[in-house]
Amino acid sequence: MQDPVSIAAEKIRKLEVQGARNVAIAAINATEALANQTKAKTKKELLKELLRARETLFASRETEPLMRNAIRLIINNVERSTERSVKKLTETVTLVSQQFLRDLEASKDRIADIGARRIRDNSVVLTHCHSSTVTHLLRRARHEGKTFEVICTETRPVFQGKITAREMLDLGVKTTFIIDSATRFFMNQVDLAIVGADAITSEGNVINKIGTSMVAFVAQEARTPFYVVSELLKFDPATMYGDYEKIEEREPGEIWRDAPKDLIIRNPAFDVTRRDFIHGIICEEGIISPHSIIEIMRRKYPWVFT
Ligand code: RUB
Repeated sequence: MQDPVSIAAEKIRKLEVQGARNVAIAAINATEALANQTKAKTKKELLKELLRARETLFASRETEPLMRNAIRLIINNVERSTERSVKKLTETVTLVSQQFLRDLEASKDRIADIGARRIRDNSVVLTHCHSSTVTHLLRRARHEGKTFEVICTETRPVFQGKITAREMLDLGVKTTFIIDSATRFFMNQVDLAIVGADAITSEGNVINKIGTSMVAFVAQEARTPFYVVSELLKFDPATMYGDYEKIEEREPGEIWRDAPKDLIIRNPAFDVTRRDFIHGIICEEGIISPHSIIEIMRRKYPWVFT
């Protein structure tokens, strides 16, 4: 029988679980489940299992600092605990995991509270890919009685835009589905472009689904405000110490299954949107300038730097 961590990692790798937030939630739940069914007899053995789980989960998708921050926090709490009993240490895993998930949920609601105010009545909103944080915000605006239209890009190669389009239709929102390369064609009709994030770097650049930087570029040309909605914990502390955020490169078969032999296919899953293109990051602390990310992280989540 496969352990919960391998099962979760496989689902994440295959995109059965998609989006940074859902990836982090699946990884946290799997780590908690692993700890609860451990046969470890000592703290050392438990930590060994947790570190192996961390390696498996981190390798499932490379560009997911929210998952990494969460798993690091859980393991750090076990490492630092003065408890020796494995039972007590697994309780620590549960406590930290559950608190993290509650905080994540609260951040999502706070982001929706703030971001929904930016959705004007009778406006047109363009989004790219599927971000559960973006759709939560739009759902909030809708429940507040606002009337708006959404344009969704299909998001090649695996069409996460279809998930967004279905969610919007279920909400009763007038929804238009376009191919990614039609973004410029429609941008002049758009009042607000809004996307999610997988990672935020120390310089305030944002990494999100491939094509996001083109949406930002086109939005700037059309003078359309471009916002990123993101929990602050998508910040990657490693970027502060010189590391580049790794951009996951996926199977060529996602793009062309029976491609001619010798054809080179490249399939990066994400790209980097420079901070100068971003009007603001809508996060749980408010709408912030990408430039202020380090200062806010130091104040709100100092533990990510340890
Ligand atoms: C999803 C994607 C989303 C972010 C944010 O890419 O780029 O915009 O992950 O999502 P993929 P959320 O489908 O490859 O995971 O707001 O749900 O965290």
